[in-house]
Amino acid sequence: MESLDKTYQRYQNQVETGLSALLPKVDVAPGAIHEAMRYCLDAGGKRLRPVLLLAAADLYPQKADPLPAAVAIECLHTYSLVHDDLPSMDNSPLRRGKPSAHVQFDEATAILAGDALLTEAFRLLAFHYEEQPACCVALMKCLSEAADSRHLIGGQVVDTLSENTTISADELNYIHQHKTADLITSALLMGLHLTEAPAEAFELLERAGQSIGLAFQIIDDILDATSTADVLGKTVGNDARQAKNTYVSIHGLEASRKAAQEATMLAIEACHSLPGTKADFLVGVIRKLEHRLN
Ligand code: GRG
Repeated sequence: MESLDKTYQRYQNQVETGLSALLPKVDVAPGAIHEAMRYCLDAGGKRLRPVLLLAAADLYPQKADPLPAAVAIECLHTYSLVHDDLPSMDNSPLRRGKPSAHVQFDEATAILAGDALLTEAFRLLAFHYEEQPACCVALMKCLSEAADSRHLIGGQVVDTLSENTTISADELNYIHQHKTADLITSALLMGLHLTEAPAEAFELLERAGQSIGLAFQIIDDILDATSTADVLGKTVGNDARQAKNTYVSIHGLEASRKAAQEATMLAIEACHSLPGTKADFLVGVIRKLEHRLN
């Protein structure tokens, strides 16, 4: 049987191929924006969301090719990172170990590249699934809802407004749920929307996604608190780490580690309730995320 790492790599390779094939090439005019979009996407990253989408789409017989949807969610995720790094937000000079888009190009280009990636996500869904209108609408609803002002952007707004203030544990959960967990959940659900999955599978993966997202964000906060930022290629050169509320700043390191373990367990439990051994890969990824270093 294929190892977990091999399967992850196989999905990642599919994502890289899809990104390269489905995004406008740099020789498409205007080249400057396509170069910037590709720079942001080519900068690496775990490709977690598209890999989860492809894995969820492999759980049941497929109704349509999941690759364009996987590329779409990576475009949307990358847009959020590009805009988050801007001087008016986190002012991060590095992303994925390389200069952030506004450093590599300029601020206007970074804003436009983010806008273009967001638009591209929905263009991909509209044009690749038009012959399966029910799938197309379901994918659009799922992704747009996760990214809207009540979810991803809502989480970012509350996070931004709470800088330099002390917030409650509930407010922090709101931020984590909407900034991180909702998009991870939508990756799993978008995958299922491309299959013949029964309603119970949606309920289980919705639960799994929320727990994976919470665990993922708590671990991100632990990594930020316990590592030198430049080793991880993360935010350096600003005061964001001091000014931000994190799971560790509110609950402390030990309680954060315990909470990450608990959320990981809940995610695994939800996946184990899927029939047969269908969710073995997802369970493996969840376990691996708990021990990730970046
Ligand atoms: C600016 C619209 C807008 C939204 C910003 C996603 C987000 C909201 C901000 C990014 C900063 C951050 C720490 C978000 C929490 C989610 C998260 C941990 C993102 C990083 O995801 P990874 O680790 O990144 O999967 P890679 O580089 O591996 O893709």
